[in-house]
Amino acid sequence: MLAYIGLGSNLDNPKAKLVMALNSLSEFNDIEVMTLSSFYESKPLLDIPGPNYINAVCKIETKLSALDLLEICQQIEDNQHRVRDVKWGSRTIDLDILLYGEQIISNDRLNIPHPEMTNRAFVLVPLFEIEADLKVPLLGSVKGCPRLSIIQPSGISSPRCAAVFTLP
Ligand code: A4P
Ligand code: MG
Repeated sequence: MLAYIGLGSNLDNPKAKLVMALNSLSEFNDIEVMTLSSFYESKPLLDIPGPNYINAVCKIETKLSALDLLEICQQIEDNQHRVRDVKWGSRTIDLDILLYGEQIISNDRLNIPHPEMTNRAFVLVPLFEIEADLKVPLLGSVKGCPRLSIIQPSGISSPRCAAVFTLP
């Protein structure tokens, strides 16, 4: 199954936290990291006080079920000493499963597609970078999202994984 994972961090050297989480993901036999977006910097959502975030999206191939993949993501978060306190508060690392194939999953542990993904520049821009023609079940095409067109053409044309682009 192809899946997309959004990674975000705004504490304690966020770039290193993302790299660490990506390395952890690729260490699992049942997960192959296929593509990684550039890193993007943006302010916290809703202007919640805190340092800027670094975000990225990766595309993986996996035999794991969506729930097993969630457990691995949460294990990686826990290993990186993530403390869950304030909803939407600062975090050392957050791994969200954005898409799991074309499946629609809605239960008390998982919502896929991630319901907010098409409203968030820090998800849309890296997704668009690695999969410009992606269609999101229920939510339409990434390319067609109004939130994405607001951001373009402010410059995401030459993605390099080492680069950090700033988003509005
Ligand atoms: N859960 C349900 N669906 C999913 C899914 N598709 N992927 C459940 C992962 N988890 C999913 O998550 C709470 C519960 O969501 C989990 O137990 C899981 O069963 P959490 O990560 O522990 O808690 P949270 O941080 O309160 O929620 P969430 O949804 O990760 O927060 P958000 O909405 O992602 O917001 N600003 C910028 N610029 N960049 C960011 O990355 N991130 C957030 C976090 C806020 N502001 C940000 C950013
Ligand atoms: Mg999360």
